[in-house]
Amino acid sequence: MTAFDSWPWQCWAGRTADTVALCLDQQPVSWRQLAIAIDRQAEALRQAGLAEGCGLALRGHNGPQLLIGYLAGLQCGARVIPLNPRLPSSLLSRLLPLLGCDFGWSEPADAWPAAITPVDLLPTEALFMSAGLAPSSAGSTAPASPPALLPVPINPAGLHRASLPNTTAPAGLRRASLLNTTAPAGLHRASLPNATAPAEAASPAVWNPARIASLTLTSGSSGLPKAAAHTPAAHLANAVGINKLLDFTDQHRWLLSLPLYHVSGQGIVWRWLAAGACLRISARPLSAALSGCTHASLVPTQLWRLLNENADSLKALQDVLLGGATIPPALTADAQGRGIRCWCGYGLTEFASTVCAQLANDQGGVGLPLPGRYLKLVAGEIWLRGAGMAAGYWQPDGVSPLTGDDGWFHTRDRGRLENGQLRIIGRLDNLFFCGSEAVQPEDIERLLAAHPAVRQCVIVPVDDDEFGQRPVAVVDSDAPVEHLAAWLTPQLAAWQRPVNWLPMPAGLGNGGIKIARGQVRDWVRQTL
Ligand code: 4YB
Repeated sequence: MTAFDSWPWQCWAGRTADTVALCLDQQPVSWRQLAIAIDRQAEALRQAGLAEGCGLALRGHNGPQLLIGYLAGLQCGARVIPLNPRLPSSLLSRLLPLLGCDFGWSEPADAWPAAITPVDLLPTEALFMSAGLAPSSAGSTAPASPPALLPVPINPAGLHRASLPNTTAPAGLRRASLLNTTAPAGLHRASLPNATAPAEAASPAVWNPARIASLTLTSGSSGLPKAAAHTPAAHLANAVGINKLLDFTDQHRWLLSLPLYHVSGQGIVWRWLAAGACLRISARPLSAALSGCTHASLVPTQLWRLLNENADSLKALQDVLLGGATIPPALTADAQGRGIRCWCGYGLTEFASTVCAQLANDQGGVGLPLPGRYLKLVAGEIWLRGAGMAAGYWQPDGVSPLTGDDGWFHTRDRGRLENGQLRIIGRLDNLFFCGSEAVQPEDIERLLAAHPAVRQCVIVPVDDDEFGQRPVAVVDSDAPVEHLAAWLTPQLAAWQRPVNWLPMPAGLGNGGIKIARGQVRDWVRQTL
């Protein structure tokens, strides 16, 4: 793998300055241009007070601004905390105080709690279009002649945010200065001027692959999400594992097809950085955004829709990395039949995304751990350790380890090793009992998802006087539920048979990375 002795974008700007790093809707951006843009953004953030060891929340949708904000935050030595813009504010207000957030950017603009200083990110045009930053025409895969944009003068002082509430130091800075006694090893809280001095720009941070660089929220089914703290070393270990397996190189282009606030989106960014490849970022619908891309990461429902609704858009696509949920073998067979290599991955936030992956086959397995990761099954539960593991969960008073003394992370996923490959059975947390029989909802979902008209399905338990709990099916499909019930029932044991079938209402289940199983269960309980 490429060893970096400086920020990866600076290394690529040194080695291959004029090759295309980013392929945006309007223009290609070379590594040189990107490194300059990140420098500018980092300088503006430093002017606003962001210093090494501070937390920077970035709450927005994928776009060049968010990506550059993420990279500039890293370059400031901050902990970058990408947040889902759809997180309800009631949850955010409980969560943010626990994450050590000092600064926040939100798009669309939204209020932050008083302890967090709002910051602006520079508009993309301002970042790329100033003296010496004409769009590059280098790189054969770049779109021809990007539209001309007017140069916008850059004024770093102006960035420093009109938004500072008053002339005193931002609240985040005051707070940061109080916290430095409890900072975990390797994290230097900003040591700051006194509480009333105006913000002073911190000095640039040096590349340190062992410093905590990002906090990523887990998608836990209940309670507050946890924040997995990753170092660049962990992100890069993940990237190298997948880049080798998929042979992803500087000749390829990966679409940023999943959100940066999820580990799968950050996984794409670090693979791009590790390979010095091209990253496509587009505001267009997925099918149009894919145009010209050789690689994409998709959740199974996204691939289902593309194959069934927009198959033409897949022409350049060579490799798709799938993950996040059960991957139906019929889906990958369909895609492989059209010449797209499908890779079935098993990944987790705690491991900076993919841990196991293999080329899809008809058995629905996810392969074996990538080099440097280790797996064992303990009473049917998957335990993991090795490369890519988070430094811990972020807590207000330090980073708490993911593992016990034995060093293994207990995933709460059930798995089985069959024919030399891991198969994911389902989450222990989803298991319920019908009479004395255990029902793993994912077993039923796997069978139902094999029906060609099923886009997505969720099985949830409902209370039952006689049996304790029984399964209910919620299905996103154009086929009538009666037809699906008649097709599925003979394939199931008596206790697995859904007692009710409901069409999935718009907006429920779809849209995110994961099925919001808890929401579906609540909706079913209200509906029945
Ligand atoms: C699975 C599962 C599977 C995870 N079968 N359950 O880069 C990638 O690896 C990628 C590419 C495309 C789409 C997603 C990804 C991911 O990163 C997914 C990572 C992820 O989902 N992390 S998570 O923390 O949000 O959820 C982890 C849980 O997801 C696991 O503990 C499993 O329960 C489940 N999961 N891959 C069945 N192939």
